[in-house]
Amino acid sequence: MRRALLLVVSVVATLVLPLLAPGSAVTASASTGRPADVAAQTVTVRYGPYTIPGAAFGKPGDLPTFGAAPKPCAACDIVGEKPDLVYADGTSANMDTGPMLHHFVIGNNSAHDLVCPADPDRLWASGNERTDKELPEGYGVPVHVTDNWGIITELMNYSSAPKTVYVSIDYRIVPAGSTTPVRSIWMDAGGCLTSDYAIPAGKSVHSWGWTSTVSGRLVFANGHQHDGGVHVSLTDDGATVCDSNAEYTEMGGMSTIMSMGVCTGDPLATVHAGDRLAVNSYYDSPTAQLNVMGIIHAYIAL
Ligand SMILES: [Cu+2]
Repeated sequence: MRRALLLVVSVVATLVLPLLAPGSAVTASASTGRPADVAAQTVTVRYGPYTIPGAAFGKPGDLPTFGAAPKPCAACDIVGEKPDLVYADGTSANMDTGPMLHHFVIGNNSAHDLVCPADPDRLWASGNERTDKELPEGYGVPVHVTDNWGIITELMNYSSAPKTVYVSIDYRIVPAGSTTPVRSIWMDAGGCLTSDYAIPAGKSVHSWGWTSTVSGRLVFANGHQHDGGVHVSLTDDGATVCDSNAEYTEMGGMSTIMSMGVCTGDPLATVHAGDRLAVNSYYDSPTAQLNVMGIIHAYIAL
């Protein structure tokens, strides 16, 4: 079962969820060394625990959840973000032992998405590719004291035994106001109502466009697709801004996406209000699939 990303995000936006998942923990640890004049501190936030049911009747276990999401700070600028799915002892949980991070999305319920204003501002997201995001030096995602974050997850499990895991995110943070702020540009082949769309067997391309309401410097972009995906691109008035390739590996006896390409630049592209941005999602799937995704998640300095 693959629920529409956006619908679930909207649920987070409209429900008041005082519950923090038990065990959610914020841990500050070692410094990394950027930007040059301000050392970034790594803060690890664990979301969970989540117990995913075991696979049964030939189908993987599936656990969709949503809830409130602790932030790595009350107020700071986030310059990098690295997600993982881990066991209680901190070791990585992946399909070779059962669990798959089908996706998570963290949104700020206190702000509206630029592209789809009915949604919360979608700040962080990943599938099992677990993309490590590092913004170009001097840029950051601002976190405000009043921001209220929520998380949706969908976790799967190919093992017959239930598995208890956490979504663990390393945030690299610097003091509030020390970077040029960026905002999310979420370009989704599914559009604004859902992230899922259907593909036939064989090669296919699915595009969706948005006329930009903002002008600014686009500095980072990464892709998200499901297995069968080949690449997903972002274009601005027809010119390619980022083309994110899906790289595969064998895990748990399956060929599965292990990474999606990342594009960074200062800037990658200069976007003007009125430009036609488009996301173009290319698949070559052995079978028809009802629910795939093609997303470019980018950040822009306005
Ligand atoms: Cu997905």
